[in-house]
Amino acid sequence: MTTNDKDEASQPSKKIHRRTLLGGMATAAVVLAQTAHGKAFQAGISRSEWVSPEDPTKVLGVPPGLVGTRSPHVRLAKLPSEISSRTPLQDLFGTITPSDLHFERHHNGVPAIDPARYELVIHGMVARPTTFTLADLKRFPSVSRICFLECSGNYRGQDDGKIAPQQICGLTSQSEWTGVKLSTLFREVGVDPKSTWFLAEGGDSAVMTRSIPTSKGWEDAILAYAQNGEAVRPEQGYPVRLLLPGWEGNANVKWLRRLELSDQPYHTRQETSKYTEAIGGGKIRQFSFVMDARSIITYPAYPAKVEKGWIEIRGIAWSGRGKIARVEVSVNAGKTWQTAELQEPVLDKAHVVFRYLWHWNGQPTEIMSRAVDETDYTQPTLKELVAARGGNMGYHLNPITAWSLQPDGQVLFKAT
Ligand SMILES: Nc1nc2c(c(=O)[nH]1)N[C@H]1C(S)=C(S)[C@@H](COP(=O)(O)O)O[C@H]1N2
Ligand SMILES: [Mo]
Repeated sequence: MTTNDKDEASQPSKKIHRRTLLGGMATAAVVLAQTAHGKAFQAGISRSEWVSPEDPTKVLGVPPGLVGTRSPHVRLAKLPSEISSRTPLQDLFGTITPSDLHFERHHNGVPAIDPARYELVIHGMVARPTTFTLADLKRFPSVSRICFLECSGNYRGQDDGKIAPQQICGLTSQSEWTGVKLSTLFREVGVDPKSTWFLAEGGDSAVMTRSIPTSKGWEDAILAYAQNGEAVRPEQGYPVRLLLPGWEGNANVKWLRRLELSDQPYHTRQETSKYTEAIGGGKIRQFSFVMDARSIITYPAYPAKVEKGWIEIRGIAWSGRGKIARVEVSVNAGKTWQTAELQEPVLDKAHVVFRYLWHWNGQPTEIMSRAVDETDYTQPTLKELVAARGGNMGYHLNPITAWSLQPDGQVLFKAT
């Protein structure tokens, strides 16, 4: 088994680019030079040149900065290809993805949008077609929620085993999103009760469009203008993106500029030539919005090497259908399964951390996890997926991932 789809998941992996702190420092320095504190800062040690002294209690520390920095000892980077970049799941803790490590997928790059000129038009089957500015949107009652966002092309597997969680499923990330409920705006413009679909259009050069059932707009869609406590980042759709909790990334239109209410789908390029998948028997499923339950062990996982003895197996699990009911872990290649511990709070349509304490006797084995959600859906093996889809593998692949522990403790990817 190599890859699933040409568009998203099968880009050759490239070396992780290590972003240095230098680029950011140059911009910060310009601003800093204008303040007294800035002069002191400049005279002192630049954070890009941090060296750990032998005894930190004998050396004056660096003064407060305009923005925080990551320790130079912590190297975190997205794994880029031409069309996307992936979250380093194996290097993260907890459930919130630091905003600068949120995966990115753009069909035509990141547009530079001037918030002062930003407008969102809502028209079609509505009583009052309306144009909203960013300030208008922020005046409405706001809402925050934590949920994952996952690209439906989030899968990659290969036989040599040397791939990390980032490569296998780094096209999922989680944020706390803040914005206005779409239902609030639906009421504001007077959406016709006969409307069943709406078109969402992006203001990037791809002018990406998707048809979304109007019911999702009434249920829990959000027009998000903030992410993890700050304005949504340009890469995530600044100034406003459509957020459809639990639904495939592609439908979460970024740089949102237009919503058109209708009583039928539009059959756009993104839902005809792409983002459809075989479901067996020669049939293709066209609108498959919901992301199925999935889990992955992020430790121990490639490139980690472990020693025999106690190991806390850790990972994340999520489901677009609701809450994770339980995660089961096998330490004997799937022969028997035990229930892992879930870290509270277990949120709806959100990444959840699971843990399982295990004593490894040093013998080669395979460890794996499978997620079960509150609808009783159970994460399948790759073989089960291939059987169900007739070998025609497209989007929405969520197989159980196994890690094989070698005699020397090296952990390698293993397809199930
Ligand atoms: N306007 C616009 N919206 C878009 C895209 C795009 O290229 N243009 N890419 C889509 C795809 S395929 C995915 S998976 C998600 C990725 O969101 P992210 O880059 O914030 O992770 O945005 C979706 N929304
Ligand atoms: Mo995507």
